[in-house]
Amino acid sequence: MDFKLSEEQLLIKEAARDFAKNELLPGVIERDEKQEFPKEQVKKMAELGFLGMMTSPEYGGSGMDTISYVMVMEEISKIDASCSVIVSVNNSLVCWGLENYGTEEQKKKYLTRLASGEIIGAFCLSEPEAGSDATSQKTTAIEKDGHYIINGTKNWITNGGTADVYLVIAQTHPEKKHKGINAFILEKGMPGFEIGPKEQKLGIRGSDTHSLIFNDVKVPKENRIGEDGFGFKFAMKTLAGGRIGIAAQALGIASGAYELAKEYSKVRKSFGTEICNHQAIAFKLADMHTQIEAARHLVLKAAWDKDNGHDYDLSGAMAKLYASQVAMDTAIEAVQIHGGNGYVKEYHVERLMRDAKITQIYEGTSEIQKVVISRGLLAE
Ligand code: COS
Repeated sequence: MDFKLSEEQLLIKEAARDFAKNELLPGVIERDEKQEFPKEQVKKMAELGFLGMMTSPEYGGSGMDTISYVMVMEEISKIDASCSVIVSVNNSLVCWGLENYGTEEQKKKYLTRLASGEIIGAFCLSEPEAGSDATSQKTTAIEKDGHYIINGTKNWITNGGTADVYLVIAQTHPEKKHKGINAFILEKGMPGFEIGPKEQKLGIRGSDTHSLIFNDVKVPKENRIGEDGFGFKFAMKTLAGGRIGIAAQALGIASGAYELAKEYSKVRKSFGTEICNHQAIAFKLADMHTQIEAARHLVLKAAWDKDNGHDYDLSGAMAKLYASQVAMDTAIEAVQIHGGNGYVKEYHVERLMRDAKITQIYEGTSEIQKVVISRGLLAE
């Protein structure tokens, strides 16, 4: 067993840490307050190669491994989880899905621009009545004269307003249930494709989340991903990797909150001494650090599984389930350690607490992760 990171992995981690500190920290409170999309910051992340990290350089990506990706996700999430969700969706759901299942033409036309960060993408599975119950897709894609006609609504779509390319899951043959579902590549501006209003959110407020409405959107047949009926498998396979990214995001939120709490406890005084000298606070730090380390090992193990061609459905789900709980618990304790200051914006921990919550919900709720884990265990 070798826990040592390569020189390249350490360098990329350091680059992400410097970037987050220098480019994301200034303005993060204001972006959260105004629900402002981090346009300039996304441009810089594209220049650093963070938007197509695992995509082959042949298609405009950085050709890095999943370990490097999760470390970048952790470092960015320590400071700005709104930025890291953009990185996560573009990398794990959009670029990975296209690189692994797209045709050569689809890769040339879309992937190269997405992986270089020239444009960003969105992944559209959730619907008003199909969140956890993802096989119940109501959006339809009916084949007609060499095209598909798409009708329906998608909900809570990350990058919903800012993306140029959308991977949309829709039902073509309802009688075949999930085996009749397809995935399609849609472009912003296609006639009948409407972007709904921006959601007003509790956390990750810098990322733009929208509903999408499709009214007879005509999509060329060559924009279908994979064989007819491959759409649900496509969504499941893509989400399995996406969950590793969100686990890394949760890990970053937890470690960001922990680092802030530790530093604060070394300067804040009560009863004549720094509060870290009180066991009530020191023990909280000990618990936080231990849980974060455990979460980090689960995240790295899932990333390692993916890099080494092992199955990662279970390890990714376990990493997400545990890391998201640690993110929530750690952020709440970080606010507690900050006392009254924890409840005001300038100390950052209240934002991290709000941002943490979504990691237990998107890309499969904690309850869904338990479904995936328990089914996997019982099938062994
Ligand atoms: N990789 C490949 N195929 C998978 C898979 C995976 N990780 N997980 C499930 N599948 C396949 C199954 O093998 C089955 O196909 P076959 O009938 O050909 O064997 C098919 O998908 C349906 O699976 P299942 O019968 O288990 O469907 P269920 O409706 O019972 O549950 C869960 C599937 C709950 C796991 C799925 O709906 C899910 O992950 N839901 C959450 C979706 C989600 O994350 N939403 C968030 C929105 S994206 S931000």
